Formats: sequence, C-alpha cells, structure tokens
Amino acid sequence: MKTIFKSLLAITVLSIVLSSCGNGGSGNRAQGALTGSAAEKVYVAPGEHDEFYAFVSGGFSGQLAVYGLPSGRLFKVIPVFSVDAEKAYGFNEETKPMLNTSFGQIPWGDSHHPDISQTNGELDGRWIFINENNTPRIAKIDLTTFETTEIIEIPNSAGNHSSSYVTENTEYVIAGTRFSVPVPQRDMPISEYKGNFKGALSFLSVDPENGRMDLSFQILMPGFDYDKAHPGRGDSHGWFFYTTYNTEEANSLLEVNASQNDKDFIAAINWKKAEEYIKAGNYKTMPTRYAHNIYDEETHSAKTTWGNEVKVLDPAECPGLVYFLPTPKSPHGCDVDPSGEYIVASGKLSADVTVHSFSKMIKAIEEENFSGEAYGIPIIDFEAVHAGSVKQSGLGPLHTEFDGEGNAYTTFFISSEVVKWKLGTWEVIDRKPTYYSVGHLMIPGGNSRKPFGKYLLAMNKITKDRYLPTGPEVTQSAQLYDITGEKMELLLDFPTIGEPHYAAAIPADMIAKNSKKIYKLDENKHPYAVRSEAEAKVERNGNEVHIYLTMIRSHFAPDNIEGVQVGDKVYFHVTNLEQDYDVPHGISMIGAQTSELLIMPGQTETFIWYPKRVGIWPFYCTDFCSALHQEMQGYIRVSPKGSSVPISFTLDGDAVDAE
Ligand code: K7E
Ligand code: CUA
Repeated sequence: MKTIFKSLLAITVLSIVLSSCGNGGSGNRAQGALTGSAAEKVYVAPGEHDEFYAFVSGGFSGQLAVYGLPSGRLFKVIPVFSVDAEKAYGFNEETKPMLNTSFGQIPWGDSHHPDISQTNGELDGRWIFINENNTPRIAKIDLTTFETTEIIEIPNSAGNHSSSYVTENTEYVIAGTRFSVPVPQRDMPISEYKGNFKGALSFLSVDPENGRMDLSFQILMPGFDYDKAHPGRGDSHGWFFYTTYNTEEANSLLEVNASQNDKDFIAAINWKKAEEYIKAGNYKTMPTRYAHNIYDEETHSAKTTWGNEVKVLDPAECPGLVYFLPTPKSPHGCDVDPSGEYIVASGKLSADVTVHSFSKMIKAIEEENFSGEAYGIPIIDFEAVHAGSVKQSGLGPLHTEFDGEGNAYTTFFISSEVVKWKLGTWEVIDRKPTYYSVGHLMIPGGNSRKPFGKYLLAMNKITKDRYLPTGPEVTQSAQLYDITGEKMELLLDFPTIGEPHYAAAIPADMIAKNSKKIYKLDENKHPYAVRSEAEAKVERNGNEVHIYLTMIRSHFAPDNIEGVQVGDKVYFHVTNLEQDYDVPHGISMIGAQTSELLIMPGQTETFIWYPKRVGIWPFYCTDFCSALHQEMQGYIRVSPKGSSVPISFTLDGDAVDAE
C-alpha cells in the first residue's frame, strides 16, 4: 500500500515537472486544443451582456469574484471574509462587525465553496453561501445587492471545509469540520487524539423569507477528517453525504499515516431523522460561544449577536442517523448526480472513481447488510452500496459535476485533465487536458437537479508559463470548455483572484433583473443619516466630533469645518444624496488610518479620523463622479487642544455657527 502511495507521489512530482512543457503530450500549449471558432464562442461584443454569472471563490483571498461567462470578464470582487480597502469593507464602522468572531475581529479568511440557494432542487438565485475554512464561518451574500449580508461562526469546528452546501429547498446550509478537535476544547496531549477528538457536522437552517441563518444542530462524529459534502436530491433528498479521510485517526505526518486504510468512508447523514431526534428532545445542549453578524439593509449597518449554546446529536445514541459507506481511498470530492441516485467519490489515492447507489444503500440498510461498525455507526458492506467505478480514468480524481444529460465530468489533479464519463455504464467518453493541475470544476447548476450544461469551468492551481510572468507569484486560472458536443472543446482561459477553489454559475437573466440600482434615501434608517443638505451639521460631544456630511454632484456639505482640535475623535457620517443609478461618491481624509468610503446612492457610511497635527487639512471625493469631480473637496481646520475656536461650518457657501 505504501508503495502505491509512493508511486503516486512520484507521479505527482513528475506531472508537475512535465506540466511546464505542455503536460502529458496534449500538443503544443493551448493552441493545440483550440479551434478557430473558439474565439467566436466566447466573444461578447462591446455593450452586450454575458449569458451567465459565475461566482468564483477566491480561496486564500477570502473573497468571491463575479465573472461573466462565456467572456471571462471580471465584474466585481465581493468582499466576504477579508477586509477590502476599495469598498471600505471591514474598515467603515458599519461593516466592522461583519468580521467579529469569538476570537475577536478577524481581517482575513479562506473561502472555498460558493453555493447558490435552491427551490425544488433548482437554482433560485436569491442568495449565495460560502464557507470560511480557517476561523470557521459561513457567509451569505444577497444576490440583489451582491453584498455580504450575514456571517455566522461555527463553534466546535476547525477547518470548516465540507461546507457550504444547500439542501433542495435551502432548508439547510451545512458546514463540516476538516480537523477533528476535542469537543469541547480542552488542554490534552495531542497523542491522545484517537478516540477522543470529534468532528462536528453543523446544520444551519435558512429562513425561507429573509434568508436568516440559524445554527440548528450539530452531529458529533468520530475523529476523522471531513472533506467534501453534497446533499441528496430527488429520492435522496433528506440525506447529506460527506467524504472522510484519516479514518486512521492519525495526528502526525498525515501524508503517510492517513493513507494506510484501503478505504475510508462516505458518511451518509439522514438529516430528516436528525430533525426527528431534535424534536423528540434526544439531544444535548452544549454551552459554546459564537458570533452571528447580520448586515441590515435599512440601517446600512451590521450588528453582532452572540450565540451561547448548541444542540448536539451523538450518532451512537441515534440509530438510523448515520451510516458509513466504505470508499477508496482518502476521497476528496463527494458529488451527487441530478437524479439523486449516484454518489460519486473521488479517492485522491485511488486509480478509480467510485460511485455509490442511493437505492442500493437504502436496501442495504433495510437488510442490515453491514460489514462492521465504527464508534457505534454501522458500516454498510461495500458491494451492497457500490454502483460502479470509472476504471483507470486518470490520476488524482478530485471533483465531479453533471450536465443533466447523463454525463459526469471529473477533474484529475495529478494527470491534469477533465474526464467526461457516462453515468450507469461508467465508460469514459472524452478527456481534455487542463493547464495545469485542476482542482474543482463547475457546470452552471451542475450540482442541482437542473444543470444548464453548455459550459464547464475548470479551476487550475498552477499556471506556470501560461501567462506573462509577474515575479515568483503567478496567477491561477479558470478554463472554459464548451460541453455541448460529444467531445469537450477548450474555449478560453482567464486569470482569477486568489486561488479559485470552486464556483457556482446561474443564467444571467435569473438575477440581473433583480439587481438593486440604488438605496432609497427616504428608507435610509442609518442613525446618522441626513436626507438633505439642510440637515447637514457638525456637533461636538466632549472630545468626539460628529460630522453629518452629504455628497451630491459635485460637492460636500459642509465643505469647510472649523473648531476641530488635536486629540479629538472625528466621526465622518457621510450620506450620498444621489438617487441615480451608478453614481457612487467616495471620500477620504488626509492621514486617516482607514480606507476610503465608497458610498452608493442613498447610503450612509462612517469612518473615524484622529487629527494629530494643527493645520488646515483637506478631504476629497475618491470616485470620479462627474466633470467637476476634481472640485469635490473640502477642508478641516484643526486647532490646538483646548483652543477656543468654536465648531462652525459652511453650508451652501454660508457660514453656520454650531455653538
Ligand atoms: Cu480546493 Cu473543494 Cu476546498 Cu478540492 S477543495 S480543489
Ligand atoms: Cu463625487 Cu467624485
């Protein structure tokens, strides 16, 4: 077994070496794979719109990027888990609470798996959810504003990786732990991992009206690593499937020690059963602490509330809740086909892609066709659940998506390719190289009951010589394939932000029409909003100065402010009075230790400035908003501490005395 592992390692190394010179004999760089019509297929003429929105995770950037397909044009980077100076996310007073956790305010995250909300198993385009690995959290982005509106921390979890996938009606978004840890956390020898650490799988309910997430319950699983997950659909709706690795429960040198077992497991969770156990009171309530941050569109502000307990189910005490499906070997991807019958597992160290059958699983459970148990959880006999395997399909299978036409597409990291195969017969139909070392792939709607087919997006970890070099750090990339024919056709590759782990795409017409254009000024409930220039003012309260500032093309009101002193804490509460589409204004103040604010029409945002030196200091609009944008500026007079200069300001060119 060790030999296989070593030879796979050797192949990994070899393929990375090979990849710099064309990878696997696929011809001379990209051109070899391109036909003349490829350019036409991705050409979106100036002023025309793309057919799909693609939401591509930023991995270690912590963000979510919005691209158009088929053009690959980048429209927006939505800040989610990392601060973003461009948009003041995490810098202004309104969004700082979004990054609160039980560990304090965290400026960064590692985002992997976006998933669009569903109704009846089809994409509904209301929200998109995404996980944060490092400090476990799940975020929700509103697809009318393309803003992060909710982040909930996941307690008892560590490395929130098998996340964030939604059930057929977005009843739940789920979060699984990659690392097992002591639950509750405590001081103990790491060497006593085995049998003592636990893996928490979390179910967050989603309010069908407003999308509000709530940590419903957790299932405390044995101390394996939980890797990827997907919900059942159709007949398997009500179940959730998770791949596991390190069923050896090793705690050191996992690359060897967690590669011993011939088979790890897919954990099949009956969450409808879990609901029954919860209803029957068959759970424990564990004290814990986690942040729940919600952005309110009316106040344009986020608030943190704290959760302090969680309902926990123990599978050993809940018969019928969890079953293990033996699966070779250190599986990563866990994907369910549109019918819900097939559960596809990609064993990173297996030569084959293993497919389990949901109907066989149910039959095996009824017949108690078990080959053993682990920590009180039945292990179903492998042959009793196994539907088939795609044999010798490539090296290092990772992830699978579906086109809704009975075909599956699996990525192979080591052999750097996408392989198309047929569900049911398991025969390979086509394979195309990727450039290079592909991780996830995505077909629009490809993990729902209704995939849209047409395109496949491969997300690559390594690009080597594919783009102009930019020093030691080079871009990662996505590649677009046409999948309308029997054979796949490579159309385009384009650079991505961060490391693209996964993506979700949806036909543009499903969400473009809902896209918000402005915030209505008369609905602005920000506590420091002003709705007209006449209300603009400056107030002193001890050493705090509150500036209620407005912006409209092309001036600030007030624009001259006096009476500020060194040592004050100056709040800029800035309202954009515009009510036209696409007229944001920005603002920053010399020496401000924060980012600019970029304020949308009808919105109010706040930043704090600490005047440190006597003098006359300017502020200006940072977003080119009109022909007279450059005139959009103002001054603040800063006097010495204790000075007798009173607060005063100019409105409409007239001086106003505030005191
Ligand atoms: Cu990169 Cu889905 Cu986090 Cu596989 S995971 S590649
Ligand atoms: Cu307002 Cu530039």
